[in-house]
Amino acid sequence: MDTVIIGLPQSGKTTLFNALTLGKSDASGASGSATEMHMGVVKVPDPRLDKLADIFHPRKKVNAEIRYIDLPGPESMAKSQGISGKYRNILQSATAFLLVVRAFTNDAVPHPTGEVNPGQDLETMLNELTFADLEMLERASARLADQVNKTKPAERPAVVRHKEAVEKARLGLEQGVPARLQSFTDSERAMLANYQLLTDKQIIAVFNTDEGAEDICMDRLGLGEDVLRGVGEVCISARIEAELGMMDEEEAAEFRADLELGDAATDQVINASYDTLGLVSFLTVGDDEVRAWSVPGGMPAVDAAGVIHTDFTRGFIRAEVIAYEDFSACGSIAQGRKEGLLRSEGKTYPVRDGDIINFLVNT
Ligand SMILES: Nc1nc2c(ncn2[C@@H]2O[C@H](COP(=O)(O)OP(=O)(O)O)[C@@H](O)[C@H]2O)c(=O)[nH]1
Ligand SMILES: [Mg+2]
Repeated sequence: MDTVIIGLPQSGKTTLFNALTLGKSDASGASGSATEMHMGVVKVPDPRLDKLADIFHPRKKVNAEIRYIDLPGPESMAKSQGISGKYRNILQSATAFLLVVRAFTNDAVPHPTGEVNPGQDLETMLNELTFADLEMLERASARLADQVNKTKPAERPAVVRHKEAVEKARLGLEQGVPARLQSFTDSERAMLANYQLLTDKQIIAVFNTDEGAEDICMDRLGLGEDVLRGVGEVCISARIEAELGMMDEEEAAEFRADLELGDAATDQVINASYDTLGLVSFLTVGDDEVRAWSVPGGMPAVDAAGVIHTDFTRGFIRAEVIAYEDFSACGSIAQGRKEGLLRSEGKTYPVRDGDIINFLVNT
């Protein structure tokens, strides 16, 4: 799952990236250069996985992972610069955005508009996403209008329907409703999926505050309720968190207690990501590996199987499922089977958090 860090210049994106990934990731290219894209993988902590590893003694324990991407300099969107083509693909392929909003005071770091104003910056960034989508949909609409006249009559209705879906999304955006909050039919969704609209991504606002500052309450920033619906919220000091990220765990924990800081940035951001995206983790066990997989809650078992291997979707027979709690209580899969706690589920079974699943597949 890719999460791209976006925000105005100097809002603390790279600092946040470091806080999230330093010492905890295979951060590649995180050299601090302003011209490089940084990528880092963060393991999602999961005590259940640790317990399962103690029981199964697998060769490998694999946590669910979130990949964070930090784009260089102004490319990560700056007011009036728009979203540059080069990085658009990366933004489009993201599952979610961490939208960093400057709330810290620091005279040495000039603010692009001259004034620290979290509400305004958040609105600017959300508008940038809307503008980018509008531009894309306007071009698509014009292209489709042209295509309607050129296609054979038999194929025309499909093009017309496609154009109508594009127009519907465009009108919604013009009325200020991001794509993720608009209601579309399944077929409209399928047609719009091609455009990978940026306002269709999940968003977590990360307010980068001064150390010890009061939490910013996003809904008190004076922005429209509609605009903020479904937007996750985290308040941290990226700089302090980045510094703590460089210490060893014990030392960091001491400082954290002294400074009366809350959970580590990584944990807060991961939790907010799971909440905002409605993610759950299911688990697979075996001698070779125990592993956690993060998927949207309620994902049909057949699709969850496809997350493990695309061939599993086609070859899906059934899923043997036991809830982690049930497994813990009865001690083994075999015992769970005896007690009827291990269930056999079909393709449409909605996957729940903590399900230990064995997929039976034809390959
Ligand atoms: N005081 C303070 N300064 C910060 C904080 N976060 C970032 N900065 C500083 O702001 C500047 C820009 O940060 P950077 O992460 O490079 O921003 P980016 O352009 O969004 O990637 C750097 O000089 C940081 O040290 C913070 O929480 N508090
Ligand atoms: Mg940066």
